[in-house]
Formats: sequence, structure tokens, C-alpha cells
Amino acid sequence: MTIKDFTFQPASLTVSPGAKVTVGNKDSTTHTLTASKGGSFDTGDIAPGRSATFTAPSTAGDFPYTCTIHPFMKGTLTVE
Ligand SMILES: [Cu+2]
Repeated sequence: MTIKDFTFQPASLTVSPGAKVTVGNKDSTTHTLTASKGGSFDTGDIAPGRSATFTAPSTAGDFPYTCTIHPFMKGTLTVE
């Protein structure tokens, strides 16, 4: 998935349990993709033009996430 113009694209993504998800940052500022609760996944800082990979939770469910630097950025990862 991609971060562009301060949005996660797509904001809602469905993956398999334990899937590897790569996040590319196409903005000119640093972002993160971080689970809102429980710390179940976190890319850490992704510099402009770089990408990072995280592992989806191994349990099914909806996992809201945000950017810790820009808390208005939101999305949901669905594991099923
Ligand atoms: Cu951000």
C-alpha cells in the first residue's frame, strides 16, 4: 500500500493472518503506519520516498491504524 497526500491508499485493506504488508511513502514528509491499539504492528518512521514492511496480526479482526506523526491519518486493516 501507499501513503500519498497524507492519506493511506487504500485506507481499508484486507489481508491474510500474518501477511507481510509493504508500505511506500510517496509524500515529502515522514509517516508511520501504526496500530491504534495494542501495538500489534508498526512500521516505525518511513522517510519520504522509502518503504517499510510490517507483519499483519495472526488473529482475524479489524485493526484500526494511524500515523503517529499525523494522528488525523487513519485507516483499517482487516485480517481474515
Ligand atoms: Cu504521517
